[in-house]
Amino acid sequence: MDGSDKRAMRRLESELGEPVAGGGLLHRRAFLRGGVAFAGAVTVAAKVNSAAAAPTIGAESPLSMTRPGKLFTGYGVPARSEEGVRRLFALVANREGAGTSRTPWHMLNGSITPSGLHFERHHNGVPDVDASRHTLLIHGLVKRPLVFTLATLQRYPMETRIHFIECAGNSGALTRPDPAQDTVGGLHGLLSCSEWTGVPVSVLLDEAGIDPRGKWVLAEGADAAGMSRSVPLAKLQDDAMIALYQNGEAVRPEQGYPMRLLLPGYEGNINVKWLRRLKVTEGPMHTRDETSKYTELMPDGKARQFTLPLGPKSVITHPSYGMKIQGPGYYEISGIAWSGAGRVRTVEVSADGGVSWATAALAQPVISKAVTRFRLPWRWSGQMTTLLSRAIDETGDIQPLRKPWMEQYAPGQGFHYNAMQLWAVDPLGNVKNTYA
Ligand SMILES: Nc1nc2c(c(=O)[nH]1)N[C@H]1C(S)=C(S)[C@@H](COP(=O)(O)O)O[C@H]1N2
Ligand SMILES: [Mo]
Repeated sequence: MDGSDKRAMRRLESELGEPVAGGGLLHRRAFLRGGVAFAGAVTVAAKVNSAAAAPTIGAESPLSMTRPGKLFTGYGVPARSEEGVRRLFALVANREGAGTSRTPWHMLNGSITPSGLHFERHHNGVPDVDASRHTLLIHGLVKRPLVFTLATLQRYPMETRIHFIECAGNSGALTRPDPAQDTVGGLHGLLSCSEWTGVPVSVLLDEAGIDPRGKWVLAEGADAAGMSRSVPLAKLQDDAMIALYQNGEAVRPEQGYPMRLLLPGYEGNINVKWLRRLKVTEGPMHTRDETSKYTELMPDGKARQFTLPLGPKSVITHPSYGMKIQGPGYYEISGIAWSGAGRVRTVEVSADGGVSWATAALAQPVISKAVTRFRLPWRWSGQMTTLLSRAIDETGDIQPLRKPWMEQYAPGQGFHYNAMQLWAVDPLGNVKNTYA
């Protein structure tokens, strides 16, 4: 490097190293351009010094190089030291089979949820469905009622798409008066994102032939809860899928094996698992599952029904509750964003409690109704601060703050919570959930 190169490099370094917003947020490309240095890695010089007693390179070989490795396995599992990465359970007392398990997003990275960590919400356990006997019936206001087996469905043209599923009750703990001190998985883990492969519902409905009076469709599951929901016909004719595969393999029993209804962007509950029938009707059926639950009580005492699409949402996963930041210096703020209305357009991050904001980098490609990973470089000064993020989707809808979100509803209404998650960082680097 000659003198002018060095000067240009220094200029780049100081420009990219310059905060773009309060609290030490740097430009989203600062890390990529090599404008900053990390203190995380031990320098080679330091390593050589500490290993000064070792006479040869060979004596330093890792143990793994000295003997053959293990044999192959028919189905792989994560590394032994990753045993702690597990779904987080919350079971409903005295109701066997009812409850949830959550995806530990704070222990993961990227945007796809491994199938074994997909969150679960069962109303009466996981049924043991015999795939060779299971059938899907399409009936009601149709010209030809049809019955499909798994084998027949596998002969139809399929689609592969990446989509999230989020329970309507996800993040509901944040509607309580005091901020729950829990991990991202514990608070927001009723969300997962998979690659789904299956048959478009529109193809099957076309084959059955819809009676012009048909406007809604009852979807019913083959579990002991007999989960039943009314779906607008237009959604089924749009981007709905009978999902047969999840991340390349058959849908897991917990996710609805051998087939589930996938309604991208709609509240989790209506994505009926172990799907056994679709009945075309004139209007919604007002089933137990869409009247006793999954409605939103408004301040005037009325309840909203069939509010199905989920709003724009984001949460910082790193750093987050339960993590300790290791002293002042450079870090990457990283998190997940999604919207039931389509693509995430922008994610903004604040490191000064919402006074100023910087635009995060989005991991490409950004997929409609899928989880998007966002990242932003940050230089923490070691002072107390509050981190938060907000997602804006392609329709221009902006993730709200908690207060305006709460004011929309009657007290105690906890469905469809999509307000911003604030993380308070103290001078020791501890991260806590906060509302302020
Ligand atoms: N048949 C059936 N479908 C169901 C449920 C159920 O209990 N039975 N739970 C619903 C709820 S409330 C949610 S949030 C999603 C959860 O899907 P998952 O368990 O695959 O994450 O499935 C929905 N579909
Ligand atoms: Mo749910």
